[in-house]
Amino acid sequence: MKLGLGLYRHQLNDEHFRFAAQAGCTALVIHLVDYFNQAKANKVGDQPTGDLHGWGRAGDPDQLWEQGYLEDVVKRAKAHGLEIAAIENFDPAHWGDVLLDGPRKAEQLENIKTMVRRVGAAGIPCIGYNFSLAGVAGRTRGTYARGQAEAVGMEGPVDDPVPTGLVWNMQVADKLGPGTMPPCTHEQLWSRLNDFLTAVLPVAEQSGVALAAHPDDPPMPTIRGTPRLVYQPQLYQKLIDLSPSPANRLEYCLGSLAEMTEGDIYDCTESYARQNRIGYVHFRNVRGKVPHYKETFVDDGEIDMPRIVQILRRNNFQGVLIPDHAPQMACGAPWHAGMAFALGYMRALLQTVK
Ligand SMILES: [Mn+2]
Repeated sequence: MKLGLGLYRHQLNDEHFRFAAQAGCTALVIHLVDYFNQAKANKVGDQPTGDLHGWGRAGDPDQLWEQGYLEDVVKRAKAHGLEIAAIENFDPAHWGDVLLDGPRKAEQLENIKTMVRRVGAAGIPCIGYNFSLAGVAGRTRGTYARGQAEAVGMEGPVDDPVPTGLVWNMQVADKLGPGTMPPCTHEQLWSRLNDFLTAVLPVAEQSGVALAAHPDDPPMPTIRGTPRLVYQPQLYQKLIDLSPSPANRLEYCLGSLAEMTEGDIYDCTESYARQNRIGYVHFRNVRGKVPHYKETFVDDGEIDMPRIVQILRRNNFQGVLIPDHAPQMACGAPWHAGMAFALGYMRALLQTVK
């Protein structure tokens, strides 16, 4: 197993690469979507939360991930002894109509395939994705974690409708509203996911790139009136069963899975690790279940993290663990301190758990 760190787009520089290397990381998971672009309610410096208007403005639909850019990031990280283990998330500007079954869907699927080929050619073995209409929405922020550390949680369901122009919690049009996102059933959403996987998995497999699905965050059956896909642990099995391709994998988020109202996190980890379907792991801890949960320091939640490492090791998991989110610590560099604390704990587990 390898220790990794997730970096946002604005952090893809030597300073952050050195920070990761200093904490003992050998891998990075990088975000190319800029969640903070023109965002009013979304501060750079921590994970994005936003308000009912979402995070920031999505990217340019016609500006795909460039081969040269990908290769440059790989090379710059390598200079610090870091491999790029995955890119996390597609830009809603690139696949909004794949999610919505909209008019540019066919064109966007072709663009996604082009980007997957480029990612493979750059030697990056995985893309994490979150097939979601509302995206990561409906969460709150407060001094929830130990020692009044600022963290993210949920304080009840959020069902305010999604205005048109907002997809995957980012703005894809110049203006939001006045209409709302067209209705969609759970069955329709599964069928859209199936279309996506059917189109892209063969290219991914050929390119040496796995597609790793994040469960819903937060894992509610609906958020903002839109259906969710993987909001109970057994729904991951439904996703796996859509395709036997070895490129059909999971972005295994312990936090989101533990927030679900059903299932047992240890049985679930055993099952998906045994099937060798875990792409990489969001190693995050939590207290409570939806719709009332709080993110915690990695050592302070309800998940027995050493036991998880034991299960992964027993099943010969060779991939990367990253902290995902961490509470903000009280100092001049709250994000860095939170991540350094999580990484130190994780490194100790990797060195000691047999
Ligand atoms: Mn996660």
